[in-house]
Amino acid sequence: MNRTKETIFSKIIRKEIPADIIFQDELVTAFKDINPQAPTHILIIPNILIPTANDMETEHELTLGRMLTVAAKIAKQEGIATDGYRLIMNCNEHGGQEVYHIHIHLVGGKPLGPMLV
Ligand code: IU
Repeated sequence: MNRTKETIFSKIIRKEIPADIIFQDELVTAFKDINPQAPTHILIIPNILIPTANDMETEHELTLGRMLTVAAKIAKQEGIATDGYRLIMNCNEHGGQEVYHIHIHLVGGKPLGPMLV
């Protein structure tokens, strides 16, 4: 599989296809997952293409840090911060990654139970 190619997420960032974007700045975009697995399920992605967690480099640290602080901000906005939530990044086949543009899943709004392995 060619993992250096743009995915549908690049089109969402450029607003070429519709998505429920809830935050965007110069580094990251956050939008509601199209197939939510919990009452709150939001994806936070970098505006540049980083295909997998294996491709994260030192030069991306500002962007990667922004993804996390934006996730925390959105969790508060969504009213799930106090009860708690989970941040997940899947990598490659064994990690269950389907879209090869890294994304943090912000999931919450109900008790999530123990971490799956
Ligand atoms: P994964 O970690 O790569 O498995 O997650 C991909 C997620 O992207 C998954 O939860 C999809 O529902 C979600 N998604 C989306 O929100 N909008 C899309 O157009 C596509 C996938 I394609």
